[in-house]
Amino acid sequence: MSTWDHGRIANNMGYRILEKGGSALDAVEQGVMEVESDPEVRTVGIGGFPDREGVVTLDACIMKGDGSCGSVAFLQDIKNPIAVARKVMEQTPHIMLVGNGALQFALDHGFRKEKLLTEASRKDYEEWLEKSEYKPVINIENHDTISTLALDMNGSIAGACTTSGAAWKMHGRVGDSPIIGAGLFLDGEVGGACATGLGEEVIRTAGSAMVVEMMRQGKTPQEACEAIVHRIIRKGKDMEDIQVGFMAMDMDGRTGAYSIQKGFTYAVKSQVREELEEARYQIG
Ligand code: SD4
Repeated sequence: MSTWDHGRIANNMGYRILEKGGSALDAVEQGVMEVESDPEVRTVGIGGFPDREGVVTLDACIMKGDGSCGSVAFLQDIKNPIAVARKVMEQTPHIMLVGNGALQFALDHGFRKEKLLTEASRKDYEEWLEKSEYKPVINIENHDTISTLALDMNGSIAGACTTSGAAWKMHGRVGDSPIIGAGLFLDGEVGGACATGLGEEVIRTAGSAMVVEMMRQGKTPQEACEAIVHRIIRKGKDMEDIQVGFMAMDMDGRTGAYSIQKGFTYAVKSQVREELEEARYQIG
């Protein structure tokens, strides 16, 4: 399962891998890479909205049910941060690399530097500069992180999360998406969860880790997603203008999703189901 309408692109690629007996890890990585590489998707990978200085900076993380994980944040000039995150997981003793260190690591591992600010993103940035107001438009400028959760034929689960982050963020700002436990969390005893929307609210509540923990305590994926969104609303201020959504899957493949605002969609694909669904929501 994958977040938002472009989740179908990730699912199609990931499912091709799963049906041949491939791993959940390969499925989520290859799935989200399709979206990262698409310049038309304006909040992930190449073509993403830049920050206030006009720089595209990318955040991504990847995790397996056994607790292995890797992450990159504030990465520039590399189109597929998820693949770098996987290399951090597999080839370093660390979990997270950021900024220049992450870039250097990527270059050392054969990734190519590319210009991520497309003509369309540059134009939007120049328009934004006229007013320079930091008020991301709900479901437009603060969404579209792609997160994918997959279960493979061996019963292993994996997840990936990748984004250019909130549009017009401060230079150096890192959101929830590369933070294990916030934007993404999995535990092979329970299942996985991921988040989309305003990352600050997700970090504050350790969102995805909480969803998995609530599933461990007996909630269904749907109930757990609802509970964390209700908690964010209860603790937050001015939720009218904020979108946060969660998506979760347990080890039986049961799914759930919930968001603060109307408009959060997610795509599901399995042997018996292929759907784009609108998540239930609190305000709308
Ligand atoms: C962030 N969660 O950086 C991301 C934004 C996003 O779908 O695009 N969410 O806060």
